[in-house]
Formats: sequence, C-alpha cells, structure tokens
Amino acid sequence: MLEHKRFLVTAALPYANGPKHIGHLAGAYIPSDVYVRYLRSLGKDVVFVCGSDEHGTAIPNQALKEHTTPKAIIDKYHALIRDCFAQLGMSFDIYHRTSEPIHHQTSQEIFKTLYNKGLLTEEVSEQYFDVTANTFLADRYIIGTCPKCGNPNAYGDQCEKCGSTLSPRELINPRSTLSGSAPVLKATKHWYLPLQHYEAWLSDWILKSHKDDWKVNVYGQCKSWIDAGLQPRAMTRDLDWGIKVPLPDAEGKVLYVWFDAPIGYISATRALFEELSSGTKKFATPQRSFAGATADDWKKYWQDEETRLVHFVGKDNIVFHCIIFPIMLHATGEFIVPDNVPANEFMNLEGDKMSTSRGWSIEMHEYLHDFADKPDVLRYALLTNLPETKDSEFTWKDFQAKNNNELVAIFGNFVNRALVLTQKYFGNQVPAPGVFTATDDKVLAELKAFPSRIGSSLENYRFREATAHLMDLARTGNKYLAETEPWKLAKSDMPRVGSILNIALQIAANMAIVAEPFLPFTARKLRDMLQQQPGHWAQAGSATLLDFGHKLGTPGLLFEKIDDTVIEAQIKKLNDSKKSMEPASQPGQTESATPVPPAKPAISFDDFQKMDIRVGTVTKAEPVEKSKKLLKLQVDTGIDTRTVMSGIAEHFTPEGIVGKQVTLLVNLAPRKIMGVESQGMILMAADKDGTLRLLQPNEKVSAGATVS
Ligand code: B3M
Ligand code: ZN
Repeated sequence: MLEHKRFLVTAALPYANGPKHIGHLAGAYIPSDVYVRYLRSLGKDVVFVCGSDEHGTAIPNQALKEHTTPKAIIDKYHALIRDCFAQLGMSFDIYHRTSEPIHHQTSQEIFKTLYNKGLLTEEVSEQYFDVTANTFLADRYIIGTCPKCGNPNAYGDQCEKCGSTLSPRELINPRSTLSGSAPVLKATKHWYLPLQHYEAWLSDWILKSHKDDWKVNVYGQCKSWIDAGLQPRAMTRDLDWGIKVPLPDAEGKVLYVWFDAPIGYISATRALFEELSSGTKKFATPQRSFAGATADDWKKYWQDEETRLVHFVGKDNIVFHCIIFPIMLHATGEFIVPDNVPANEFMNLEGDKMSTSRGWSIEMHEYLHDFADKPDVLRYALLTNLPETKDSEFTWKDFQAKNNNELVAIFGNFVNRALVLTQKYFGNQVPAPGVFTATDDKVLAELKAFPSRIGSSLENYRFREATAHLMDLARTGNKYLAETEPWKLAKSDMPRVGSILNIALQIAANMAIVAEPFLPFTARKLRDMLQQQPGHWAQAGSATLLDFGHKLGTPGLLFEKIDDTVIEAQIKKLNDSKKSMEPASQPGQTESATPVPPAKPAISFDDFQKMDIRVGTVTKAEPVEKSKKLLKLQVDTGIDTRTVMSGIAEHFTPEGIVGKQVTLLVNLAPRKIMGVESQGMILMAADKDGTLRLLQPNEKVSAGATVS
C-alpha cells in the first residue's frame, strides 16, 4: 500500500470568505490530518499542504455584504481559519495563501504553458454586462425570476428555492445586484480548456486503473461525468478580483478560480521549500526535519512518479480534483496526477443540512470558544461519524455520548486505573513483569495485532473503522484489568499485581503511540503521564515499551464528563442562531404575511414509524359520480393493486394522473367513501393558494419502495 518513496497530501483550500464549520472538518480536514500523522509515525517522507483560497466571486461578494474590501475579507478569514485549524491539531507543513505573489506567478506559468502548447481555445460569447457599473457580471451577481419555480430572487447559477442549476440567460427579468439595473448582453472573449480531448486518457486512468482503489462515491461521480461526455470549460473570467490572465489582449480578465485554486497546492509546496531553504518562516510550519532542503525540492513532490499525491476533499469538489485539475496537470506534461482522492460525503447537523448562512452550523471558532480544552473530543466525535460512504449526522447528544461513554468511560478510565494503581502499590515506578499467565499471553497477542489492524484501515482510507479499532484497544485493556482484578490481589500476591500492572502500562504506552494520529493532544498528555518519548508506529505492539523501574509522571484525567446542561445549552444556542437568521417578518410584506399552518405537536419516532408509506403507480383513474372532488384510483403499490379514493379531481384529470408515481400511506385503516372502500391515502403538498401537487421521488423508483 505504502510503497511510494514520498507522499504529498493536500486538504482542500477553504475559501477565505467566512468561518468554516465542523462539516468541513469532517469532510476533508480531520481525515487528512490523521492520514498524514500516521505516515509521519511510520517515518515516511510526507509533505502536507493547505491554505486559503482567496479568489473567485465568493470573496468580493462577502466584501459587499460586510461593507469592506476583498483584501480585508481575506486577511480576516485567513487568520481565523488558520488559527482554528492549528487549535484543532491540523498538522500542515504549510498553510499558504493564494493571494501570495508566488502563487500568482505559478498559476500564470501553468496557464502560459498550456497556452503556448496551443492547448487552450479562444471563444467569443455573449455575457451579461452592467452598463451602470461598467463591468461584466459573474453568475452570482445576476438575479431574476426562476424559470422553474417563479422565485423572483434566483441567482444566475442557481435557484436557492427550488435547487435548480441555472445559467444567467435562463433567468426571467434579470437584474444586476451591483446597480439594480437590467444587464445587457455583450461579447467577450475567453480561453477554454477542451476537456473532451482528454476523455480517452481519463477513461484509462480513472475508469481502468482506479476502479478498485478509489472510493465508490468518487469513482461513481467520475464515471458519470465521463460517460455524459465532457465539454470545453472556460478558464478565464471577466472580474477585477483574481489573478490576471498573462496575455496581452486580456485586459480586465482573471483566471477562473477553479483554475488557480488547485495550483495553490503546488505554489504552497514551492513556498514551503523556499522558506525551508532560506530559513524564513512566514507560512511554513514544518512538522518534521527537512534537513538539507533546497528551494527546488518542491519539484520532487510534483514531478517525480515515485511521489504519491493524495487530495482530501468534500464531495462537491470531486470533479475539480478528479477531472479538471488532473487534465491541467497532465496537459502540461510536467506534473504527476493524484493517486487517490478519498472524498467524503456531507455531514448534517441535528436533522438538517449544515449551513452557515442559515445559522444551522457549528463553526470551528464557536466550538473552540466553548470547548477550548477539548479539541480531541471533537476530532473523536467526528472521526467516529465521518460521512465516508454516505451523508452522516452530528448531534450534540451523540457528541456527549462519545465523550462520556467512550473517551471517559473506556479510554480515560483504563489509563487512569493503570496509573493510579501503580502509584498506590509501586511508588509510581513501572513494576517488574513476572511469569506470564495464559491471560497475559492472550492480551499481549491481541496488543501485538492492533497497530497493523489500525494501520491497514488507515491505508484504505477507512477512518471510522480505524478509530473503532483504537477504542477497542482501550477496551481490551479495560477487560484485562477487570479479569485480573489486581486490586484484589494486593494483599496476597504483590509480584502478580506487578505483572498485571506492567502489562496494563505497556498497553497504555502503546495507546500513546497509536492514538497520536487521531487524538494528538491526548497522546501528548498520556506521554507526559507515562514520561514516555514520542514513539514510532513500528514500535507499537510491543510489550516492552516501558522499562522495569521507569519513573512515571503524575496521573491525571485525560477526559472529563460533559454534563447535560452543557449539551442543552448548545442545542439552545443552535436553535437561537437559526431563528436570528430567519428574515424578520415585516408588516406589509405580502410574502411573509401569507399564513402557513402552525406546526403540530411533537410525536415520537415510534409514532412516525407506525406509518407505512410507499411509492406506487396509478394504473387507472375514473371520476366519481356526484362528486366534484373525488377520483377513484387503482394504484399498484408493489404489494398489490388497490383502490384509493382521492380528493384531487379539481387538480388532476383522470388521463393526467394515470402512469404517475405517487406516494401513499398504505396502512391507513380502510374507509368507505361515497360507498367505495378506500384502501390508503395519497400524499399531497398543498400550496399557499390551495393547489395540490403530487409528492414524487425525484427519480423513478420501483413500485413498493418504502418512504422513511
Ligand atoms: N475553495 C471550495 C471549498 O472550499 C474551494 C476548494 C478549493 S480546493 C483547491 O469547498
Ligand atoms: Zn426555482
């Protein structure tokens, strides 16, 4: 798995346009840090880079909102995010910025290489231009009416109400957010990367070579992009914030943010070696010795086939890291391409999508404000719940449970017992091991197997599984103490007590090594308590990490219980912040004055589970005599075909509804309606004006599919 000579690991460069939340941490950051710390513990030659993404419309957009300059925005959020990462133990060798000159230069060089090789195409197209503000408008600066749902404030790239992806030309009555005026179409020239020319190469590289080692979610996304056929993509934009296009006839044009941002990994590596070789430390935070490094060493990490390049990202970044950036790298003919992109899905929060703008999130700096001494608890709660194969969910209750029932009750408890008993019986010195019993042999054999078990999960990017193995090691230690009960033997057989505690302490010393990638702060505390030097992964599994007679430090608590009141306060804070983000209803505003029925009283999950909701297909529909409202439907529920009387005749014709998929409650007690027995109820959404709409899955599903 790890046969490469050296490793370059990247974590997605966060936009410096606002604080980042724990969903970001779970997506790209914590897993990459664990991976890199593991590699370092193995003694591998690894470089870990990250930094701020400071271009794109997101930055000037935020500046408008905060009534300040883009420069002020990136300075503020770069510092905030960098410091939060540091406090959470992210062990980057450099945390760089894309606003740095070396990055502008590197991006322009790569653009020029592609241009000079004749690989970019020039195209003139019509784009919206704001005459008042005298500028072309990025998609986000145009709003108008959504052609799909009628939302009057849809953006040029997306309608946030119905979720449709849009292009500015689709908006009805477009207007500029800069001046409020209607934009006009104006011709403009851009440089495109013809992605379609690289389809064969991509198929070979991803679809053939990485079918088995890339994660299913990543491979699947790549495959559907490639199967759908690739299109030329503009690599430049009309914008005054960004990296200037390095061509004579490109006034007012900058590089597309997704062109320059991934190059940020290269320029960060370049900056790292420049700083290492010159002895300066502006952005570099080297985590190991780079003795003898030269400024040119960055090339080894980017241009030598013996380097393994791994990009950690969230799922919304997959296409850029698996398709567009690799094409750029490959097309230059100078760079290696990633060996893997172990992208995660999203983490939800207390039953809803995490979103800073809706106030439904836990921002890193907020967590650190309230739990400054608990970075590892968050790391652990996230690691045990990573959205590795599908979206996952963070809840404060789970956070509390992971802390109280696992970190405190298992990990911390084991270590504490071993140390306190040694203090009590052996004056805080490691006792001598005696003759091992069968129980001892068994636990030592188990101990020996742990490092490679944890390591193999990590090498396969299965961080949840690796974290579970780590906790199992602590469990093994606890079980050993529970079985051998040294506290009962203290009166009768002190040498045996010594043996047991020697083994327990060896297990604790092993935990200090293998826990380090996951819980670096805890590992350090544990090493202090054991008075142990930082160890290498290769030493783990051993029963002789601590010598007989070795003097231990002061036993303390590694973790402390978190009370219900603390958790309740967090839940309240979350709900309050959501409320404060909701638009205040102003008298006279028709939109917010529209009455929406109030929420019904809460029901239990069990109540909800009693309902059997299925997707079925209407096979037959007929009017009902003497009823204006009812239709008599035959619905194929997958279980059977049954009759359902539905009050939808004013909204659907019989012909219009036959063949449609519908959602229905199949275990509603049968009722006679107009003399016909109705066996179920079709679910509908009632709009403000009373119009009924069918609830359908967004793609066809098989009949009988359950809804939950
Ligand atoms: N800044 C998007 C994001 O933060 C983007 C990533 C760039 S990675 C080169 O999700
Ligand atoms: Zn819409």
